[in-house]
Amino acid sequence: MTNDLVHVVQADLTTLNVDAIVNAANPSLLGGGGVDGAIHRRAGPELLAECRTLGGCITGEAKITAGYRLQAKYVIHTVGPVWRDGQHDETDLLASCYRNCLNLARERHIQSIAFPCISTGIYGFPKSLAARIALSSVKAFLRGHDEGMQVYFCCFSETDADIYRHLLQHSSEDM
Ligand code: AR6
Repeated sequence: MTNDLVHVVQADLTTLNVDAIVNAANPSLLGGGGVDGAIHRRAGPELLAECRTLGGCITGEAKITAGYRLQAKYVIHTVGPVWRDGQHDETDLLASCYRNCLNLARERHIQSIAFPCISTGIYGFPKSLAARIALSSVKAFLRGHDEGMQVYFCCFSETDADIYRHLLQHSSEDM
């Protein structure tokens, strides 16, 4: 029952008490605005110092660091696609962000992970489409692995949370 492992919360991602939070970063991995800025502010300068050792990250991939002053033990940094017109692999790249984050989490035996709505802020990805990709990528992963990882979709706004809640309520197990 993958639906039992998927949760929607409306919160500031940086406050969540989960094993790992996901950062919607940029290819430099050296911080920025949005949720990236909030994570670096709360985690402290040690996070930036570790990020400097990683050599950046390409779109669709993910890298992991410690969480430092965050409650979360780990931060998984991924780089979502910038939305252009939907004809530049945006959907596949967004799906691979979710998949690669979950694979890294699995390698580290992470039991709970919280995602922001990757690419839907500064990067301009349409919110409903992004939520559908997020949910279907996560469910496909959970169906293929039986560790029972708890996955949280952390929405900054109630409007975003409603999109996810609606999709979850109306999606079948095999979405
Ligand atoms: N907690 C949860 N969600 C948040 C928070 C927070 N504290 N702050 C923002 N969001 P964005 P992107 C939501 O722009 O579109 C950075 O400069 C926000 O409402 O943070 O992937 C990076 O360095 C939206 O729903 O990320 C990149 O350059 C979601 O997080 C670029 O932005 C993602 O919005 C990445 O753009």
